[in-house]
Amino acid sequence: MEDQKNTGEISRVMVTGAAGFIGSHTCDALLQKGKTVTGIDNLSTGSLDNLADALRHDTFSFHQADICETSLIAKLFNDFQPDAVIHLAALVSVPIAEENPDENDRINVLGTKTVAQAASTCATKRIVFASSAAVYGNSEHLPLSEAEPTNPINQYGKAKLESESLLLPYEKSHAMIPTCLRFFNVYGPRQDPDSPYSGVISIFSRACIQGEPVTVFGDGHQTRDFVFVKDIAHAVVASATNPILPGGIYNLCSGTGITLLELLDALASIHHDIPAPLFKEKREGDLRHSLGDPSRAREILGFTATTSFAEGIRKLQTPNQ
Ligand code: UD2
Repeated sequence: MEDQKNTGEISRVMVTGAAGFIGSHTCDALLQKGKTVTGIDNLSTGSLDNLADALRHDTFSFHQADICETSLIAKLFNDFQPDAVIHLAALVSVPIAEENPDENDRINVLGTKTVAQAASTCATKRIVFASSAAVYGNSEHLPLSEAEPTNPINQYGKAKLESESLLLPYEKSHAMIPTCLRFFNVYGPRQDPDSPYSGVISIFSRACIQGEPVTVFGDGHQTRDFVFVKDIAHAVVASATNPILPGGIYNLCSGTGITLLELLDALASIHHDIPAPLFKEKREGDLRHSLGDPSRAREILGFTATTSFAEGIRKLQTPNQ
């Protein structure tokens, strides 16, 4: 029975956080592969607009539900009987998690536990979890490989690490393969620039479209490892649906560090005459440099960040893709 659980085709996939930025692209990618998908989202930050394409498919269903509602989640799993679950629902803001540590624990740790337990009572073979580069903290050994010791410096990173630790034993205890994907700085269409959770690229891009100046916190020489959301979605889908891929921990990153000033140059090559940026004090707790090593994900998952930075920035100028 336990052996049977880890073989065979994965055709039914549940996605938590389905109406969010990464979740909605993940649903689209699953549907393009012919999977039957059910999405769950409490719509606190996600939007049904993001699921406009998905909702046109007969093989897609959506439930407005909160991952912390244990009995409802158990019922949804029981009704749908997913072969795989992709757990993306989370409190995604580092500063909000810092200000609300109890909420962070409830959503980002207990929510993971609820989803994993519900999955383990079904014949679910694989669970994919959205972890974060935040688990590494302020390491100076760049680029960061998965072998780098974890040392989260904020509540958000601590909760992501705790979720990884509670998921990894499921492979032995329930024959359900857990894959923890440590996302670096994900960007792309549908990342809401109005949200305080939003990434610098969507904020800067929108300001340039509107002809407004951007605000750079610090000197602009800080670097980030930006990775395009559709590349991320493909890796998430492969991790959930390829029955022979081993689980474990993987960085999802490009392996290239880009400074904010380089980001501004890329935007200036598309939007002419953008106003000069405003410079403000660096943000409290800001990392100076963040850079991941994608080798493990490339070798084992076949992941490549195929969208170049210039191409990704260009694609962002066309909304709602
Ligand atoms: C990213 C993730 C976060 C967590 C963290 C782990 C995003 C949105 N956030 O935080 O969830 O995984 O990595 O390390 O991907 N900045 C400006 N002006 C602005 C907005 C931002 O200068 O208007 C700067 C900001 O101070 C920082 C850089 O841009 O130096 C990137 O900021 P971010 O909020 O996009 O992402 P980050 O790396 O802080």
